Amino acid sequence: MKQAVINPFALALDFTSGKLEPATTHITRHLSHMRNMYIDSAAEQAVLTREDPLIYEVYQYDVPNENGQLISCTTILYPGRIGDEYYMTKGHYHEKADTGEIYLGLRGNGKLLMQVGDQFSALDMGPGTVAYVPPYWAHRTVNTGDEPFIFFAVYPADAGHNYGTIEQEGFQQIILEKQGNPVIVPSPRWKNA
Ligand code: PAN
Ligand code: ZN
Repeated sequence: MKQAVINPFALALDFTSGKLEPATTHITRHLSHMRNMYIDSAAEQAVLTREDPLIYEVYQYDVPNENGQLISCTTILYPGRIGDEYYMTKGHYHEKADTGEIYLGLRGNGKLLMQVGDQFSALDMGPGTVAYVPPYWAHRTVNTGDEPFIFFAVYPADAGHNYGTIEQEGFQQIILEKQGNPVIVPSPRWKNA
């Protein structure tokens, strides 16, 4: 199949704010967009009766959805918790499962959770961390610090996002704050729990 030939371009990325300019897509994910993903439903409900906090934003520069093209994007994951659980992204598998992704930490600290089958991985990320998400692994990030956790990502433009599996099954492990520190604990919602 003949692919699009597009022109070379450069984007400007602000390491402090995470803004990518220009961006063709800007996603803002509030708590109400990720119902039932946090473990403490009562805490979630209590927060939602007061406010609908912004959990994270994504700035993305789109290119044709074709094999060979690469998407650039940044994620700005704000600090905070729902109950004891740190703010996190929804997490997803790629729809075209045999596509990987590279994350580069720019600011703040967090964890990159990954899973495939019964396997699970949690990598620490900070400024300068280059983390590889291999093909087939679901991935979610968690902000374990007290400032925005910002990272840049590059992934194949035809990868697509499968959110449904994580919405139903969650992740095997979750990250909770205990006495001021992040701890990784098995998720009571995981199907084998
Ligand atoms: C990232 C994520 C981004 C937001 O760019 O899409 O961090 O997380 P969710 O997509 O899980 O809401 C990426 O992995 N793209 O493929
Ligand atoms: Zn991805």
